[in-house]
Amino acid sequence: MKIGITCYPTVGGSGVIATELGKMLAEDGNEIHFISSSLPFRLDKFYPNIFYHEVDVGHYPVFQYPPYDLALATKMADVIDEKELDVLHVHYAVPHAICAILAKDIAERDVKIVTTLHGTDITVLGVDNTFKKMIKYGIEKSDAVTAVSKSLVNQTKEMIDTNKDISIIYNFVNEEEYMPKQNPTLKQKYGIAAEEKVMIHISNFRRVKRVDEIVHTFRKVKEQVNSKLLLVGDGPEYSSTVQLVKNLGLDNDVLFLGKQNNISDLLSISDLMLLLSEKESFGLVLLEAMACMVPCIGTDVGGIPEVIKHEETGYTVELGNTELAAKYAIQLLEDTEKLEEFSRNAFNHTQRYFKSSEIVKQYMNLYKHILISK
Ligand code: GMT
Repeated sequence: MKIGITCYPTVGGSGVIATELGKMLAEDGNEIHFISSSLPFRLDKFYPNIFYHEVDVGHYPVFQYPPYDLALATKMADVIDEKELDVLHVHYAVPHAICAILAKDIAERDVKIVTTLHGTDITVLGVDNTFKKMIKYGIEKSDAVTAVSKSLVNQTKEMIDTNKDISIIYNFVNEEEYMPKQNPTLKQKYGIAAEEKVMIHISNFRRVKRVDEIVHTFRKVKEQVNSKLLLVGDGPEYSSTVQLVKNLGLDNDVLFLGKQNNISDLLSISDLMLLLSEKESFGLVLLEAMACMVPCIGTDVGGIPEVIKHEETGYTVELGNTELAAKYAIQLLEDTEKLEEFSRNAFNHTQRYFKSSEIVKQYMNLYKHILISK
């Protein structure tokens, strides 16, 4: 099959999923064409059947704003015709599904459009009436629509009031990268003593991630458990988090690592992952952690309870309940046997429900289905 893929190529779960999916489809013999503004950051190896088509916006003084969406649609139409695409799989309804629909109209060849919803389009843009109609149009004009969790399907249906069939296809991780690893010297390199427990949070530090509550939870855990907190990532709330850590006198116990590529190495020295977001359609970092045998504590928000199995692979708590999050963390970190059991459960859970080969098969079946159904 010849498949076009459009995603936001920068760091973010949706870009990771789109790129890993493209890589796995290419390994199965399909021809993959990425169409985006820059090379997806996980496309780090040479694949003879993966091609990259860069969207060039150009700079015309007549436009007050660079017309990226139109440039993307034009590029998509060119690639559909020149490379004879069968399927164009776009990640995010706005703007990518809209661009794909326009491209389909412009192109001479018929192509099927698959749109995957990742959350922010529905949970953030959907709240804004300006985009609601646009999202509905993108979803209803797509040949197939998928969402990364049941919760996101329900939210989407509630928001745009549609009968469109939306399939749940869960996220996955590249198991060759995210797996249990031994890294005996890494803890020491970060100045963490062997007996200290390590908690980790990874995000883009947007307000919805509630990084301040991660710090407050850690402060309570620290009172009882000899531990460190790794904060990985960067974003709008970074400076205020640094300030909060200073104010709480935790400078020596919270390590700000910024954006990192070696996530699985950092997970290999972590005992527990925290994700206390107020909105999260899936929470890919949870799956990355669990695949590396790291149990998780998350809020019972959005798709998080579909990823964390409460009291088996970790715990879920009500949004804002840092008291309970800390209590669960202490229970787990102080009980070696329980921590080991949860670590094993976490790993087995990813193997059972989120295996990459199974998820890729689900996408492939969907492509085949829409190609023969019309
Ligand atoms: O969480 C973000 O801010 C980034 C965003 C993205 O584009 O990667 O994440 C969304 O898609 C991920 C991949 O499907 C999900 O794991 C995240 O839960 C989802 N974020 C939100 O729903 C806030």
